[in-house]
Amino acid sequence: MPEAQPPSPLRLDLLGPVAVEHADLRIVELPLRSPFTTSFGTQTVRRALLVECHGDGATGVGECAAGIEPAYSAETVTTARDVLRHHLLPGVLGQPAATVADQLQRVAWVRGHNMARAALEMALLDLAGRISGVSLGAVLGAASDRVGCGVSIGIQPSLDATYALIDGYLAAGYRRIKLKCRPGYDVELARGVRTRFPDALVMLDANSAYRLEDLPVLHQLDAFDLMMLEQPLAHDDLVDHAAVQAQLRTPICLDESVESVADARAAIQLRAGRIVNIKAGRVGGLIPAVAVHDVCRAAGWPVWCGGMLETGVGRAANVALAALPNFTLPGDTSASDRYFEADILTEPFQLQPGGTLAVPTGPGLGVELDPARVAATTQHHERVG
Ligand code: SMG
Ligand code: MG
Repeated sequence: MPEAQPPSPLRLDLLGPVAVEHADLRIVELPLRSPFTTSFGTQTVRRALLVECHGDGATGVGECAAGIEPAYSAETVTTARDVLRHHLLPGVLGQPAATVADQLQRVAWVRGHNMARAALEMALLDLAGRISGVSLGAVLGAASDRVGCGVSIGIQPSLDATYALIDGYLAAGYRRIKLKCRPGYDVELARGVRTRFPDALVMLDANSAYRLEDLPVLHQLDAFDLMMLEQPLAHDDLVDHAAVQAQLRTPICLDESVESVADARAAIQLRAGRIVNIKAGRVGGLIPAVAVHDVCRAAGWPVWCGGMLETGVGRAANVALAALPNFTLPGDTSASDRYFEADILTEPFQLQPGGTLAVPTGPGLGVELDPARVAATTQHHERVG
């Protein structure tokens, strides 16, 4: 007999009806404190699309995870803006619904565009939460009031520069170090870090930079007691990941390859890894993210919350999600000052002793935009509806 599985923690029933009278699409741009280099490129700014939904005298805001270039994902800030403007927002504007789920059902016919859809969902959940006086954490089923944080370190000009950053982040309290890697910047990196930081929780993220032919390199990486190896192979692959996982001691963590609950189920069935990095944007929203969490939990796969260099808006949602019971590993939920000199919130996320962030408890996302910071960083703004 299979063991009885715990019920999903999701509590959408805590939210009342929601109506969106009009919306704003806004693009803000925040310079990163330092360039962020991955196997697919370098980013120097976070350009973020914000969706603001207004109704019942309140405003809900959502942040789209998409970046400037279609490199991590097919979606970009501009594709998401177009899909929101022409397809998603017209499906909900001026059409009150009994629940957020009903509201989202109206645009369920839109295929793909997960990050655009997730931004709308976040705005609706924030709006409904503010109107009902319920925090997003409570709605998603948060099981703790703080979450353990890791930090993601981009590819650096030298190994010494990487070691210096690790030193600083460990001293600040971060619990886990993730290092971006790519072919040629991998084995010496892992060896050097292991030698200098023998007790640290260290993992690598390749962002799909390897192929099956690179198996000998992955075997070499297997010797360094890495906590996990994230997305070594193609963004749309599960079969080759399964072949590699069968040969490695190090757990593979899937990121790009899991865009839906169906993908998570397939990954589990194929044994394409042992861990999933959950990003709500990648899987089409926080509600689907909880569903992925539930599927992984039932299979005994731990999960953790990924990051897309979010401003405080997306970070608030990430932190609420990361408080769910099967988020047992520290996530890429770093403090605002890891990314920006100044965030767009009245109160930025600050790392607490022990390397944690506090889960917001106020209604909705539980954070407030700083109007002056929003004005200073806005590059584009349009009213819809
Ligand atoms: O938000 O701290 C963050 C960044 C975490 O490494 C991170 N994200 O593949 O997991 C990943 C990358 C994707 C973002 S690349 C801009
Ligand atoms: Mg990743």
